[in-house]
Amino acid sequence: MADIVLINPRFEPSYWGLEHALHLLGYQANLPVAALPLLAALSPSGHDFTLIDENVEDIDFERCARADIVGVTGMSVQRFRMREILEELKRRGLFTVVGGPWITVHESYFGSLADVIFIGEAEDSWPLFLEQWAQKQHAGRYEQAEKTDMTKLPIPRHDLLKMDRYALASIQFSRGCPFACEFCDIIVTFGRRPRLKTSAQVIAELDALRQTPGVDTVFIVDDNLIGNKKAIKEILLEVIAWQQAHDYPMMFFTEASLDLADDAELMALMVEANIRIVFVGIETPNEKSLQETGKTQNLRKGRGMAEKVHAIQDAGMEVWSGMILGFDNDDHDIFDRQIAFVRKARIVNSMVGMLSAIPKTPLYDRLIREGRLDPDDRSPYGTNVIPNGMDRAQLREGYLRVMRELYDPEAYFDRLDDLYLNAGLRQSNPRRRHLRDKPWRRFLLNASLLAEALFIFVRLQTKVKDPDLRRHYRRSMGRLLRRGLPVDVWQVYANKAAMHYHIHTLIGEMTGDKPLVNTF
Ligand code: B12
Ligand code: SF4
Repeated sequence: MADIVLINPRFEPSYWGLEHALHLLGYQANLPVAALPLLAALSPSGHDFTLIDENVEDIDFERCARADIVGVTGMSVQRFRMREILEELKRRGLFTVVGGPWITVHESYFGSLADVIFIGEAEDSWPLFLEQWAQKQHAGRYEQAEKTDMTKLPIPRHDLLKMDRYALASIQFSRGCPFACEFCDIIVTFGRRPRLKTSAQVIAELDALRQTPGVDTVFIVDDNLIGNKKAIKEILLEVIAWQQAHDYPMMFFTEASLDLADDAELMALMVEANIRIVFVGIETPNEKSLQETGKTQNLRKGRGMAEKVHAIQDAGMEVWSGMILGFDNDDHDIFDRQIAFVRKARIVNSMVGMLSAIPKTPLYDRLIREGRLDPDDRSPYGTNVIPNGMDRAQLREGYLRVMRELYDPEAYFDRLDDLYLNAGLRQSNPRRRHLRDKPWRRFLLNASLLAEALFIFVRLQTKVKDPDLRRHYRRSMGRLLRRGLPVDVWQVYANKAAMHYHIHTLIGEMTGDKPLVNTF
């Protein structure tokens, strides 16, 4: 039986990484990657596993040196650190295996630094490899012939991770997305037919997370939670029953497509299940660019995208958006149009990026054919796409301007107030309703929300050096207190201020010749 170490390398700072806010929130990382605890659970018993997440602990290379197999996972933004780690492992003569989103789309990237590579899902190929490795007959490349049967997945081994160091935990209900956006590698890897776990699996995982100290916020890491609307509704009904049976111990974040706004029943179920935030790939208000990229589900049908976002907010969920600049049909006016759209849609947190071409996607192939792909792995322009409607420097400057204007403190807190104070978004109504006749539980909940809000607020006031920013954070809390809103909203506002500090700092770092932080 093998002694196995699996490593998740340190992330480079990114929008979602929260790197600059973690010390304000009291955590070391946003959430653990889902692959490591899952791979440990998938292995036949008898193997010995150590999971190392470099985002919350140092890599003990002496420990790695004693292992039979050292596995490394990683996505695009981790590729440089993945290489450094593999070089160190190889320097020590270790046997290395690599899997995950980056190697899946760029198989040759690490060359001989990886003894074995895993392409795509590994639920079948990983146990097969372990068996063949034990017989000294393993191959150098594994790729499953069939997509994973989600109904067979075990409960991930979160017990092997230092869960108290993360802001969030993770759970996956489904994989795959029915749409076909040109730039998307998710459907290349996971396919367009949504595959779901059973309700019983989901509930068993929730039970396990509930037993994990400190876990109360969970990211549902599905590619698109609503890829199969009928099936997800059935699971959500079970999740609601579970929340009610345990007095709503969890709140959720997730990712879904904009057609969610067309299904009132689905939105109501998500809210009832305590899904607070949904990240939606809106990409652009430019309909020609949506056509170009095949994002037809976002095209105007009866009402526009801002109205659809409002419908989701009105149902009781906050919308975060992914926006992309630099489609072929984008002109110089795209920057102002993006800013105006985010403002109108009352989106507080918007991840803006420049169009990037991930290998193996239709976009990547098209750009090669058109001679518009920059082979530089660390382009000073932050993307490997050579745009059509403007030059690269203009795209770079426009991107920075959009980021600066969206995250200017006035603009950011205006959007926040617009959503919570003016439009009156209240995400916690189902939980409040449920706890109405449970005064003690309600007291405990309010006390913990208050403690969290105060903790973050005090940290913001003592650790943020810029007095102007501190003033903005105070004023925003002040406006809220004057309205006499419930403590749930205080907790939201404190977290929003910390998020603002992260993005504001990230933008501040992208000056002069410093590299741009993009999605790629
Ligand atoms: C949920 C999610 C997030 C969450 C959680 C991220 C996290 N830290 O875990 C959030 C929203 C925070 C996020 C953020 C980002 N994400 Co993200 N994310 C996803 C998503 C939708 C699901 C990931 C997931 O948990 N899947 C479930 C697990 C079980 O699947 P898996 O990791 O692929 O593992 C399987 C196999 O790959 C394999 N495997 C994986 N590792 C290994 C290792 C070994 C040794 C072996 C044998 C097998 C193996 O086995 C597993 C079981 O089959 C994916 C899309 C996707 N489906 O991959 C994008 C994705 C991974 N994200 C991506 C990106 C770019 C980012 C950001 C950089 C965006 C940004 N600019 O901020 C940030 C990074 C932030 C950070 N520091 O965490 C890209 C990566 C592109 C690429 N091909 O490398 C993806 C593919 C989406 C996309 N195309 O945009 N993300
Ligand atoms: S909706 Fe999202 S996950 Fe689905 S194909 Fe488009 S970008 Fe990919």
